Amino acid sequence: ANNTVKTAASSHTQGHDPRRGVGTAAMNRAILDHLHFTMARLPALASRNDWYMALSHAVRDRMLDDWLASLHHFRNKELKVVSYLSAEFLLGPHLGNNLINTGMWDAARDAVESLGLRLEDLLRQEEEPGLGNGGLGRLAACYLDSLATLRIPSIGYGIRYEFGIFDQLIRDGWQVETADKWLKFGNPWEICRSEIAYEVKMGGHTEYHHDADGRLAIVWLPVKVIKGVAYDTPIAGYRSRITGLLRLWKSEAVESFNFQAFNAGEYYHAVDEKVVSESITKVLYPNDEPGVGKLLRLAQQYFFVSCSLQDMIRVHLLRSPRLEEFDQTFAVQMNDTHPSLAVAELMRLLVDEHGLGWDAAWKVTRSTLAYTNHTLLPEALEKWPLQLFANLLPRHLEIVYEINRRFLDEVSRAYPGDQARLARMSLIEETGGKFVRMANLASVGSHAINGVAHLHTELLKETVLADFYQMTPEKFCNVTNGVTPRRWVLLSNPGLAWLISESIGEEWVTAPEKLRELECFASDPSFLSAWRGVKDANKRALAAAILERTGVAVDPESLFDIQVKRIHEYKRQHLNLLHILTLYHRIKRDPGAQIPPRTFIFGGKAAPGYFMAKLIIKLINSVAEVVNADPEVAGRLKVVFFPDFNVTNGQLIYPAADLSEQISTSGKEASGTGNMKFSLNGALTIGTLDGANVEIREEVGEENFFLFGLNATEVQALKKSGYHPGRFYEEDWELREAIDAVRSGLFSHGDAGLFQPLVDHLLYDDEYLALADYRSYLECQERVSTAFRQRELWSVKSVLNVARMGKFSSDRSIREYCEKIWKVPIRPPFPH
Ligand code: KOT
Repeated sequence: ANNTVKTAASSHTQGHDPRRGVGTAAMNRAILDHLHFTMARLPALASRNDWYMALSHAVRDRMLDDWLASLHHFRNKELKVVSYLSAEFLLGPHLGNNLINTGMWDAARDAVESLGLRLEDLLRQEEEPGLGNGGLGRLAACYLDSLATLRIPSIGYGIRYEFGIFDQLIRDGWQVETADKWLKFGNPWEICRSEIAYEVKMGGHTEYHHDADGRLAIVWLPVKVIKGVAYDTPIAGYRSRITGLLRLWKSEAVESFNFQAFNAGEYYHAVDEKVVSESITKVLYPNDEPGVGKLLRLAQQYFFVSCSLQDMIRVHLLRSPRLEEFDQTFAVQMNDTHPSLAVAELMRLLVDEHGLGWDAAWKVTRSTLAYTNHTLLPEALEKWPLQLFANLLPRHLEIVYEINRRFLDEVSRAYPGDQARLARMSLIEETGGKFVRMANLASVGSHAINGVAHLHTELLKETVLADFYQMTPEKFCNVTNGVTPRRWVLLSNPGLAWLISESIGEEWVTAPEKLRELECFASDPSFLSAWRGVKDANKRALAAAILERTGVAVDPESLFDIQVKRIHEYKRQHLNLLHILTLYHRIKRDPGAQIPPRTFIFGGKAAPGYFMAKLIIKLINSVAEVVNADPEVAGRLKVVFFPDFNVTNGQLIYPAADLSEQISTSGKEASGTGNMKFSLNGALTIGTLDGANVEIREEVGEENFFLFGLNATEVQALKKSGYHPGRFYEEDWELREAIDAVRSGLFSHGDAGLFQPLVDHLLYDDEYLALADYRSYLECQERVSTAFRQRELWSVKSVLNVARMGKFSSDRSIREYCEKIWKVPIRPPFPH
């Protein structure tokens, strides 16, 4: 057993291929060694988790040579390092992805089988790191994959939440949240770097002193100091021999601070202190939009931004003593405004701690930082009550004021006498309570500001950031989101990946424009039938999971119509429901109606405090209960709520879809990325002209996309002219029938009051225009039904979707960030 240790060590010194030892026999040996030395278990007594841990450690060992070589880049003065600052990284399980990206899948599978186990069982054992809410966090994870694949030196910086996004249970149709104990059985992928740790100050006040030379020195005297410790996770690029770094910070008590000299009484006080310090990184806030005034949330943001910037400065100083050149070492991307304290913190570190003058510090701060906006929803724009900000970050408030003073001077020089503009652009909101506006801080402190889809960027320039666009249009650009084809096709949909590679070769994995070569197979009947075979197998796998988790049997031959994403009114899961209710009524009224059988599948979490979203989940489950039990629609309609939608479940769900529901009110969804995952896996989309749907439709062709609804301009116009949802209700009897059924108590065992808040909301407010788009949506769904009856034609459209989705690889997005924003050279692909 000793051999493995020796072999692993010698492989490096002997200058062999550092990933040798990945054959089946070597893997078998390595797994047994880790079972023995790491897990301290005999094979006969090992649990599935023991085997999972042993395999994962064996895989991790084999990633270390590339990793250590990659980390070396941070010392190389010639290479700029991309630093992606994000409060969320929704990674999903590591094991399968690492096996795919490193090319060790077959060896691992065979080794595991030689031990009498099955790889799929071990893969299922992993608790996914759900360190994000949804799209924004998952995007960060896709970008890490692409950065490593494209061999760009990079670090993702974030928070090591002890509890990630809650697990969702469904009880009596309602969402129930339970704690996500993802670290319960240990995390084999992270390495704790106790020696990489920084102190972070909080609270207190500032004092001004003159030092011996008469220079003004600013001292921040905090009431609290917390330590941040680095936990590193390797991110394997796809066959790139580069392994990227995800560095997450865990908060701890500073031993020296309160543990120095304690007697029995103070011991407990010191432990309290430890509890408070450790609470900073305890739990992810489960909201897709900020809750106002949560001190702990601000503390989380500051904590991870400060640790990350201190770490970057340390790395920079290893290269050069000149902090004026910090922007040549790092390009720092802020994932929305959650890390936007970086603007003030970098200024503080440079000016207060490293003695740079204000102007020099400001120049380097701005040229280092860039800001990505992910939402236009006004309620999601972060702002912090001034008093709360002052209490936690007294020095930063002074810095924000100074940035603001200088900035507003510039504004008034550019727009003399325009007081209203000055008030809008100020970093401080003063109308009705005072707030620090984080989007304004991020915009002023960045050299680049981008939206995440063409339409979103245009609307940003016209609405929430219009003043900033008018003053500095050169800062604005668009980078349309993308998703990684490694996790979202190769790993999730091996059947499809294999069929594609058989037909056009494997290059599409890193060069997805090659998928276009599939177009000529769209007229080959045997290819189309193989294509359908893959989809059918994926649908059968999903049907089995649905039966296991919900007890509902669904027909894999039916049209799988799927909407999975966070539950939010702007995403309009309730519009989908209105369609279901209408079909239900139509079939009951006319049992001979020609409607191809459909299975409607929903999934998604609601923010625990978002009442209406939770009521929508309850309504989906209530409709499901009635429809699924009604013999008159048996074999024709099924409705399912798939509990606990997360990355793991997504990998099962996206590949099984026939129809992808992307039905947000136009102008509200910044981009969407689920839309891309579905289409890349051969689903057709029914959608509005919103977010990246617009570009998906452009790429796949309008004849291969089911478009409905008002566009963003029409939405604005209708709202402006006065929108009366009640009129749509009165004028459309089928809509009335659907809403009345909900109102009647039909889905709530006669309790007519249960869904009243939802019905009232629709009839008297309907902020997201579900009723206005209802008829158009229904007509479009009829086109879907007609198309699905012609299976051959449907398959052609499905192939063409995949063939034309190359644009939406996150590799393309990352290349655009490199060119337009980071000024990082794109390196040629790794020679295979
Ligand atoms: C959450 C809180 C504040 C600001 C923004 C958000 C946010 C936005 N969270 N997720 N998003 C989504 O980000 C995705 C990636 O860009 C987009 O595809 C999606 O449309 C956003 O809703």
